[in-house]
Amino acid sequence: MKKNKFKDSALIIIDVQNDFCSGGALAVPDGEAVIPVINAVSEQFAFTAATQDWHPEGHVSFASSHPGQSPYTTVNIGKAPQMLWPDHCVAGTSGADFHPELNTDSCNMLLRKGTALQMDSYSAFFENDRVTPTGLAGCLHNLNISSVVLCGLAIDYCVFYSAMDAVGLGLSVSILKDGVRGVGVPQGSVRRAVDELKRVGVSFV
Ligand code: VGL
Ligand code: ZN
Repeated sequence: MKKNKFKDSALIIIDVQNDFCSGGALAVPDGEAVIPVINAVSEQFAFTAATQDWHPEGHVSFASSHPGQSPYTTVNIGKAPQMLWPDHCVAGTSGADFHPELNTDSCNMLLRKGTALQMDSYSAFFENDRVTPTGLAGCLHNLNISSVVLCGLAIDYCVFYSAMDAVGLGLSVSILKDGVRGVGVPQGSVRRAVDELKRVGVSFV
């Protein structure tokens, strides 16, 4: 194996934020375990982007915005199902900050998503309407980068949708298997996400 096997690829670090780590509002079990794995590889890439889930107060994905609804249940918004979450990653709060142990010094790009009040954005590439771009695809295209490695939180939500969109964009897509963790709600969500990603050609490295 060549020493610098990632030198033509971009690393996309998804949502390694306080609210998704232990003690956070939407803590992913063992979420902070991804940090040393990511820090160990992030300088080997041609380009590194890190995303932040970055919601306004009263965001449509918060159960608290839907009277009578509880977190971790699903409602229909128009025709689209929306999973409701505890309030998390509110713009400008410490929960929305990158985890302090994540090395972001080597990141070329920091990208905030989920900023629209009425629309969620799991993917780093498109908002949940599947058409509104975040700008990341254009950026990679400009840089002539056609291979991405994804890592971060959570494999069953934001990493999953980012990887599916990356495949749809024609990129070559890998996921750092020790660099992801899952929410695990509803039960089996991690298994289903991994199976689907493998089915569409994502490799786990
Ligand atoms: C995420 C749920 C809600 C994620 C973001 O980063 O996977 N999950 N918002
Ligand atoms: Zn969110």
